[in-house]
Amino acid sequence: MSSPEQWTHPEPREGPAATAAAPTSEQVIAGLRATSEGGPELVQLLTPEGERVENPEFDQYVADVTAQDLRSLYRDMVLVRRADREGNALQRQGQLGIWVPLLGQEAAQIGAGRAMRPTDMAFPSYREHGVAWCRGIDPKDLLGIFRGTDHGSWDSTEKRFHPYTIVIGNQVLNAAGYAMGQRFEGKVGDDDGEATMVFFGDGATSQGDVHEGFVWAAVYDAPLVFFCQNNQWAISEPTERQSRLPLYQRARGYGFPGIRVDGNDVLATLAVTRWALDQCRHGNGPVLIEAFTYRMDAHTTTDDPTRYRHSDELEAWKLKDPIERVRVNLVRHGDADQDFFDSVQADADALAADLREFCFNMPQPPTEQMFDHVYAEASPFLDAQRDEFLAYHAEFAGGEH
Ligand SMILES: Cc1ncc(C[n+]2csc(CCOP(=O)(O)OP(=O)(O)O)c2C)c(N)n1
Ligand SMILES: [Mg+2]
Repeated sequence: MSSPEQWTHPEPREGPAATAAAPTSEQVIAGLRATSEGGPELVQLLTPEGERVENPEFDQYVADVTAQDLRSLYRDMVLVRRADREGNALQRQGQLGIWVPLLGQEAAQIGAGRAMRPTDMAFPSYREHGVAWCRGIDPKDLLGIFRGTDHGSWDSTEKRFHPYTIVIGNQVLNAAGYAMGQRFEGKVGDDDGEATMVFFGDGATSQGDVHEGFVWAAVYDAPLVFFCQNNQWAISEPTERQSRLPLYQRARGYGFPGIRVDGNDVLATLAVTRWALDQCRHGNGPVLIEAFTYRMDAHTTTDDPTRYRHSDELEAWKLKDPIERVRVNLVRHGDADQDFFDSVQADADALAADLREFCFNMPQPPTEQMFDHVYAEASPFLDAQRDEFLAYHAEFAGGEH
């Protein structure tokens, strides 16, 4: 999908932009344009104004989506946003050590998460609270991770959702290996085939692990959907510091298709991800999806984005809010009334109250739990480390400290 004529080249500058004290007004405008426009190849089915636009290629992948389904996608997004805001507030109140906000990325995550089947496998990074929701992970189970008392102790085989990975890009290798296994075990080839999805960010695309994952998945035709949420920032580094061409076009160099979707459009993300998973199930994978979206909040609660980005950028993206466009569409077509919106609001309030209550009384997991999910089978080395650790703890009064 890319040719050399489409490649971008840096404009000649007086000095390296990365070290310039302040950007020129031209650089600010260029930066705003680069981050707020997805380009002509962006797949979009719902405009920011909530209008449904036809797409001859991808309409078929959401032809079965009823008004009831769209209401359900809306509800998912409102609830995960509310859980996310509660997590942020709990960190501010000292209940959690850190929180990683997903604000603005609800459509990308719900669209992708709802495209998956129960038999598919997912490998998340650390911001995937919306995908976790779709895999049936209780948001309460995320809180211990961010208090630092738990590593994420859901059963990843049962939920088909791997633990969160903080090491940037590392889960791409895990996912490539898993998807190769699906291929070797003959689990692909028809409509009932299995597939794997791996979630990572724009910054992660600069990691060696991601490159290696691309290569392995490509040469083994692994059924793997690489789902890159380009939220425009890797902490304080803009995407222009990661790549000289749109990220989805990198796929061509590895020999598999890449596509850019409006990550703030839940319907388009659902359609494109269903298509990509379909390719994988039938043995035609891998596929790279670049979900073009925006991180509306800080990188984490330890970050202050006002130090490195202009507020105009945030204002421009607020007009593309992923939830608002679905709400407008539902109202415009008479597919949802006030009672529906009130009930979603009530569900969100109840979810937030439940999270708060749980967090205030969150049990401290047993000390040895951190050793439980390291290997599938017992390991003498790990057993020795656990015993040493427990003996050390037992030296303190009461065995706890
Ligand atoms: C291997 C490694 N290097 C550096 C870090 C520190 N770090 C944490 S998040 C992050 C930026 C990641 O940006 P991106 O991939 O765009 O994901 P986003 O946070 O935007 O979702 C970095 C460099 C890390 N966790 N792991
Ligand atoms: Mg990012």
